[in-house]
Formats: sequence, C-alpha cells, structure tokens
Amino acid sequence: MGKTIIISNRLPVQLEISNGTINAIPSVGGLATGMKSVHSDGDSLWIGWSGLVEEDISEELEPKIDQALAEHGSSKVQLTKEDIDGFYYGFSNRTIWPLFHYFMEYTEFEWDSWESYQAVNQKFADAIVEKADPDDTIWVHDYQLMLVPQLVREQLPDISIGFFLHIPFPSYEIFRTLPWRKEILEGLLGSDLIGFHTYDYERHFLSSVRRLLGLEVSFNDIYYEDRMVEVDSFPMGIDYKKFSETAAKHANRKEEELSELQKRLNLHKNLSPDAKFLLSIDRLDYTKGIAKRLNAFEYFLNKYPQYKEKVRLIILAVPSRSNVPQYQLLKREVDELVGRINGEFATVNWTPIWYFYRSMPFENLIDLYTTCDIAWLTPIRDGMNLVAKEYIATRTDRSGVLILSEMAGSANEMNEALLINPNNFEEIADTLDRAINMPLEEQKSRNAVLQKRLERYNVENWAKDFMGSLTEQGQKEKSYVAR
Ligand code: GDG
Repeated sequence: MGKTIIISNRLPVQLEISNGTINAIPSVGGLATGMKSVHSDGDSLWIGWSGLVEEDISEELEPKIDQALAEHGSSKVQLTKEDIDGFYYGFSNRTIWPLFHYFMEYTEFEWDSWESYQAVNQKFADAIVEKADPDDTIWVHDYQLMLVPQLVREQLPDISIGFFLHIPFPSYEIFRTLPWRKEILEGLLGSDLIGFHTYDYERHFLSSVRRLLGLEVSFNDIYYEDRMVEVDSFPMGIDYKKFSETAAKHANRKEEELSELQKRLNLHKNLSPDAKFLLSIDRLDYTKGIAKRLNAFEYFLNKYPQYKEKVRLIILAVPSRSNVPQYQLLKREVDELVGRINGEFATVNWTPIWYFYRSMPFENLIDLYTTCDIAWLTPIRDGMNLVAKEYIATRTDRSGVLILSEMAGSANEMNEALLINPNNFEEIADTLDRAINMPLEEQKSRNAVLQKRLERYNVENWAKDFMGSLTEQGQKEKSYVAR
C-alpha cells in the first residue's frame, strides 16, 4: 500500500516572506481545517500552492521554501501572479464559485480565465505525476481542480484517484449554462470515486452526466470509456475531540489564564447576566448571507423591542478573496450595515453588534463558541458549514442553541437545530425569540443527540469512509474490466 497524496489549491500553511524570513501561517477555511487533522494522522503528502508567486521566489529562497513546506508534509506547485489572477481570482472565484452557489448574476464567462484554469490544472497534474508512485492513492480536493483527475489519468492510467467537492454541485438547469460544462464533467470523470457532501449534490451531478454526456448510469455507478466511476455522498465531519477537549480545558482555566478576549466577554456577561450573546462566524463571502443576517437582526429588534439592551450580536467575518470586486462591495455593505444598525439602536450601555473583520487564533474561536448562547448561521447556500458542527462540539455542558439555514449542507444532519429559511425575516425573528427563551432542558436534549452524531461521524471517519470506498471501487473496477 503506497502513500496518500492530498491535492488542494491551498496547503495547510500559507507562506509569507518578511525581511527575508519565511513565515508559515496556518490556513483558515473548511477544507484546510478538516483535512489538516487527516493529514497529521497518516502517511500522506500534501501538494498545493504555497501562497507565494513565482515572481517572489529567488533561487536562493527556493530551497528554504521547500524545507519550510516539507516540515508540514507538503510540496508546492509553482504559480505565477498571472496564474493566480486568471485561475484563482478569475475562473475559480468569478465563474465556478458563484455559479455552483446559484449566484448567476455574479457569474462571468471569460475565455482567458478558462484557459488559465486549464493551464494551472495541468501544472497541478504534472506536480502529482512527478511525486506519485504507482501504488499511491491520489485525493484531489475542490472546485479549483476539477480537471486534475482526467489530466493525471492520461499520464498514470492505473493509479487510484478520488475527488471530493467541498461546495454544492448545482442543479442541471444551472450547470448547463457553463460553456465548458462537458470539459468539467470529463475532468471529474478521470476519478474512480467522486464524493459530495450531500445526496442532493450527488443527484445533480448524476443528472448532468446523464443529460450532457449521455452516459449510462446505474444507481451511482457511471460507465465511462472502459472504466466505472462511482459517485457517493460523504458528509464531512469535524475533529470533534479537538473542539470538545479544548472547550473542556477552557472551562477549567484560572482567571489569570484567560485570554484578553475571554476577559472582555466575561466582563460584559457580568454587567448584564440575563443578556444573550448571538454569534456568527463566516468568511466574508456573499454566499454566507452576512448582509441579510444584519438586515434580519434589525427586523428582529424592531419586531421584539423588549430585547434591546438584552441581546448582542458578535460577528466574526474572516477576510477572503478581497481582490474580487463582489467581495469588496460586500465588505462595504457589511461595514455600512453594522454602522447604521449600531447608530440606530445603541444606547450608552449597549452596542448591539460587535464586528470583527479578521481571522482569530483557534483559542479565541473556542472562547467565542463557548461564551455565546446562540450560534446564528444563515448561509444563502453552503456546501456543508463546519462552523455549525464546531459550535455544538464545544458545548460541553450541552447548553446553547444553534439556528441554522436550511440551505447549508449540514442542515441535513442537524435536524435538532432550529432550521430557518435565510430569506424569511419573519421566521428568523420568531426563531431568535424562541432560541432566547428555550428552556435549558430542551437545549440539552437537542444538543445531546447532535453531539453523539458529530462525535461518531467525525472527520477521521469521514476520510476513512472515503478512502475505504475508493479502495473498494478499485476492486470493483478490476472485476468490471475483467468481464
Ligand atoms: C468550504 C465550504 C464546507 C473561521 N474563522 C476562523 C477560523 N475559521 C474556520 C472554522 C471552520 C472553517 O474556518 C470554515 O469552514 P466552513 O465549513 O464554515 O466554510 P468554508 O470556509 O466556506 O468552507 C463549506 C467546507 O469547505 C468543508 O468542506 O463546509 O461549505 O464553503 O473550520 O473553524 N479558524 C480560525 N480563526 C478564524 O478566525 N483559526
């Protein structure tokens, strides 16, 4: 049995150079957080972009960069500034990302960026081929690399390849609008196994394969050229132990061990002990519904004025893709909304919204999860949403209420949360009222069920499940070819 090669656009760390020194900064985001724990457990090599463009890497720096990455079990794919503009900010984030999240109005169809996407996918495929041995298993991740499976297959026809999509796969009616729809499907079909978070995404994919390529599909097997490709759903879990154990450790800290953030949170909790803290954590992305959530909060304060000075919304918005115009516009919109709502409702004793536009260290994230009474997550469309799962995992005393959008993949497995439609302000306001007044016993019984489920199907089991299916698929394919 060979090693596993993980491939994703970003590596578990992003490199930065300051004053000639290389700094490795942990990557934030769902894929990175999830796969990091899988990577650290096993014998794997992670291939991806280091965060540095070719233009910034001198001959002298290169071995140091390779060394810094090797310390994280990683190896780089070298990209130029032009690659990043065309492939990452262009095709990946102005075409695929909005289209797959049903934001047709944001979707651009640009030939140049498509060409860049093809060229960069080829670079990733070549980097894999250079490092792979015939008995290795290749696990390709996410929407930036959908051509990679086929490009690797062309050079290594017998190697085992799995692909996992971390975002939704849209319905056929949306997907068919993409000028390069067939190329994307064929790229993915270079895999032996294609995984999605939910059964719905899987169904959408199969429907596109049937209708656009006219291929034979039997249950979840696709007959493609002389191979059989399996498609299945694998809802991604979290590193449950890490979140629950860190939360338990935090609960036992002495006063002097508390973080500055925790001290401030405690101060405000002590000032108004019956106040409720609402929490939302997302990358600043239009799919996450942050602006809508702020409008809904204003609607709630007007509908239920008794909660003025009694609730506080803490928003952690992590900077993301700030080179793409829609993200810049969103940033401005969120800044303005926070300013307007705070200006409208604040009193000398109370600021309704605390807004952080930055990424926080892991320990602070746990402080927020464990201190806030309600997690309020309202994506307009989200492949899974791990924040919802992390919040529940940190509630070691089982208190806390999760309000979650039906449009998040995680809603499928979290029926005990309060599920809402992010476009329905009336329902949201009433659900906030219900969450604020939910008896502790009810919170505990809901969270007990959720925790049990999350603990069982954690990220390790998710990865095992995927890899197990990939191995089985290899056996099945061999018998199919032999027939
Ligand atoms: C994509 C899909 C899918 C957030 N802020 C900080 C921080 N985080 C960590 C959270 C969580 C992760 O980032 C965010 O994951 P999500 O799943 O919520 O969202 P995306 O980044 O959009 O991820 C998504 C996911 O891939 C996995 O397949 O669920 O649907 O869009 O783990 O903890 N971590 C730290 N500081 C922060 O400020 N340290």
